[in-house]
Amino acid sequence: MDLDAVTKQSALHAKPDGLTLQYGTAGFRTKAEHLDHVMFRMGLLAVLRSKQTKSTIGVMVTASHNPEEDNGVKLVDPLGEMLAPSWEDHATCLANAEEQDLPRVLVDIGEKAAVNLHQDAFVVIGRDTRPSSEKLSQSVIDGVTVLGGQFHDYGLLTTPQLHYMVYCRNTSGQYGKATIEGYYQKLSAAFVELTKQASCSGDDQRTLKVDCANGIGALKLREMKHYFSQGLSVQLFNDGTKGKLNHLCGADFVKSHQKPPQGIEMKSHERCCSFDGDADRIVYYYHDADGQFHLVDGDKIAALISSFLKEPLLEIGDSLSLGVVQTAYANGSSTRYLEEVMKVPVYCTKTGVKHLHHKAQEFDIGVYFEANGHGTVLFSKAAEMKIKQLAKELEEDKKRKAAKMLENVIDLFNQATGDAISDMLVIEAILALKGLTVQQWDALYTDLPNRQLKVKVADRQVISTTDAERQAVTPPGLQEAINELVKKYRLSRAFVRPSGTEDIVRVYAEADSQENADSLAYEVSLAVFQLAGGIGERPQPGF
Ligand code: NG1
Ligand code: ZN
Repeated sequence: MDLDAVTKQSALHAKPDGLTLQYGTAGFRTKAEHLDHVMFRMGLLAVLRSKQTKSTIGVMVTASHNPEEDNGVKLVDPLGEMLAPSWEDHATCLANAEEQDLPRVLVDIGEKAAVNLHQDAFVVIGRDTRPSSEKLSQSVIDGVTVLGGQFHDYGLLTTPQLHYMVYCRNTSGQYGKATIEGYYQKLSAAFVELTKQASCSGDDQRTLKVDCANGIGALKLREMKHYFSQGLSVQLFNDGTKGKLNHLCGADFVKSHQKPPQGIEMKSHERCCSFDGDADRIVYYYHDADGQFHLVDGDKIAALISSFLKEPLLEIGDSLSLGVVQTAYANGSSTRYLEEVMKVPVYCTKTGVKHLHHKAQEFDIGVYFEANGHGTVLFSKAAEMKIKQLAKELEEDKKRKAAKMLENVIDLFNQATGDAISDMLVIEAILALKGLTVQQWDALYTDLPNRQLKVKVADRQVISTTDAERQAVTPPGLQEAINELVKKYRLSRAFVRPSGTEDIVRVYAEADSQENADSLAYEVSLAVFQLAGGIGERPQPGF
């Protein structure tokens, strides 16, 4: 390592004194103007990680669903996964080192992680459409270059597309071609193949309105839609030509406000969906005949997909294990439906896709979705090989068809991470194959009314949790208070946890009516405010 060169370059990306940041649920995230040094340093770190793993590493510049003024960065590990936890600690140390300590911290990480510094390094970079992203990705490149790493800058990409590129490059092209056309072709071919078997349905059934959150999803979907236009026609809204990124639109807005985004015209029963700012989340929704809004969230996506998969799996007669992974935010009705009606095992992990992804890898087929619409389906290598073999060998027509269908599903899901575009195509294929309308899909089960709130506290780390975040361990008395409040309502549940992406505590409550879910959420917020050092205005009832 040329530490003198690092010191010199770093001075051009100097860290503001006293600023400390954490590698959170999805990397570093904060106001864009505070991130230049972090970007440069993540360029450095990506080189070390690449040398250590002898693989291509990805760096994505995005703050997903956060406001346009924010930005963020996350590293993508060799098989498209999130950065390994021990390296998250290295990332935090490196990002927070004072200027003069930077060389020492770098050497330290190199030693601790046993990095062979003579190894070559290769880093791929992607960015979202935020005004700050271009300059920040240049800072990443400066970091990569000063440590002698090679790089390829893909420019504008959705987050899942960057994961895909990393995965392709580290499997010598076996997974797909590491180009944007490679991505479009792989997914579209699987979609067209899968939907061939769908009986022809009317044009309205094949039209989907997509709210792109004024983000990167619009650009990429516009390029891609020609590849699958025979099977599906998408109409883009909030495509970034007018509105602001994630402002009053996008998957996070729709999910948390439980109302339609601005900028989309919805007629009753029309199928609509929203992406988030970097296109790794998707939620569906529609208006019924009375003009009432219905949200079809990540939990229902998991329910649709797992019930769809059960049939062909049964047909091929091979006992591949299927499991669903959720977080504490999954609606209680969805868990009950999956366990009791679908009879599939359900597991709960901590928030953040890296936890879900990890758990899902324990099954032959692991379906994982966060309620907010971030998720995918993972097929183990063994399951994939088995299915591909059966698709070739099986004599009986019906069985071979089932195996072929599963083969297409494997190709259609982005195996590296949750991907709004890939999920959208899978969902559209399933609806077409099953001849289901969005209302019929929604009717699989009825969501329990729920409410999510945020509480500001002086230090959110005073709250620690256990049992996949469903129980608060500290501060003392908080869990007892929540238990007492929950007892007051029917079919109720509530939990609190510090956010990993915002400086707030999140409160979740569900109950038998919206009114009760709202009161419970309010009362729990008040308990958090009182027992966990609330600051600013006290939580108020009513929404
Ligand atoms: P935090 O801020 O830790 O709750 C949020 C989402 C996560 C995940 C991350 C990363 C909720 C309740 N939380 O995390 O599910 O998507 O952002 O984007 O939706
Ligand atoms: Zn996102």
